[in-house]
Amino acid sequence: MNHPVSRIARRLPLALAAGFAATMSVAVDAAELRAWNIHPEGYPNTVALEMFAEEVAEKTDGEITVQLFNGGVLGSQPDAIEQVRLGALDVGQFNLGPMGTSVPATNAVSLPFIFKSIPQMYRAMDGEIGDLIGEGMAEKGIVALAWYDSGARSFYNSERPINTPADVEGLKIRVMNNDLFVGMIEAMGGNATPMAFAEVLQSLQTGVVDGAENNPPSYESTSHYEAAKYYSLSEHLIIPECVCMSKRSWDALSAEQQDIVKTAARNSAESQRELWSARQEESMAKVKAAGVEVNTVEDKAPFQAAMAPVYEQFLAANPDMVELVEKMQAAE
Ligand code: BDP
Repeated sequence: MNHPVSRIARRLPLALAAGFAATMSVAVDAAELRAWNIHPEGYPNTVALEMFAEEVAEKTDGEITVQLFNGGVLGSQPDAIEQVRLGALDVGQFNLGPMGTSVPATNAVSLPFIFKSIPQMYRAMDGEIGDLIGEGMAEKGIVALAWYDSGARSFYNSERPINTPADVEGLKIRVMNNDLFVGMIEAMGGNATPMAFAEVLQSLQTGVVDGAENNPPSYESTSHYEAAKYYSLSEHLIIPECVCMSKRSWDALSAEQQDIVKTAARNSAESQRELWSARQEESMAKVKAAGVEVNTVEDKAPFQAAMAPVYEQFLAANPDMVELVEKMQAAE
């Protein structure tokens, strides 16, 4: 045969390759994992994913390689999440925000102001709360290998600084794909538009939306700061991200390979968190130098109070989440 199975299998996502090999009764001894990433080269998450890929290749002696597709070239995040669930993509570096529609457990971290600080988020995600959310993800076909930092998201727009919830009134704000974020904006009297990340810049430039919300590195790396010059540090969402693997791809690995992949992801997360803090500062300096008007929201209490209906509706619709949310609120 001039097409050895291992060579054909190499070109397929691992989950499909494993199925293929099974029908042929041949073990997959080499696989290339296709990994989705929305960020550009040089972004902390991209650099950390490169480290992940390097470690996996090195520790498996090249048996498992990771091919990174940066800049969202393989499609939008909501689509990529579905593809990872189905095993059409092996790996995804996802924000948990847009995962809520297919993995309800992740919605807990998308509640505005649920975490009090980034260190608290780390402790929660690296402990029991992260495990519980990871279990919910596994039930839906996604293995959470490690948690990445995504800082805190704040509002930016082209109209005015935001200091109180009333300042959001009447603004058209782009949000990530999740009804929770629509509710969050509506609770302040704004108009929410869920939209793919790749479309935001043009929508800001053409006035389809007045603003959006994101952490400093993404506000800067996307050039959104050039179109929306008021950046108001409301820090209303602290949503972690994951290095995620399709459960199908994961199940096709040997226990030893799984161990290598997981360890590599965790090591990359340690690096990502360091790279992240440095980049946050650089991004803030860059946008300020470009003339962005940055204001700190001094009093977050009115924003938190405005979120009461968001919590009420969410908990009424998801009684099974009450315990987890209470645990998160009580966490130190
Ligand atoms: C960035 C996240 C990325 C999201 C993006 C967004 O890292 O995963 O897609 O925000 O707003 O901070 O869509």
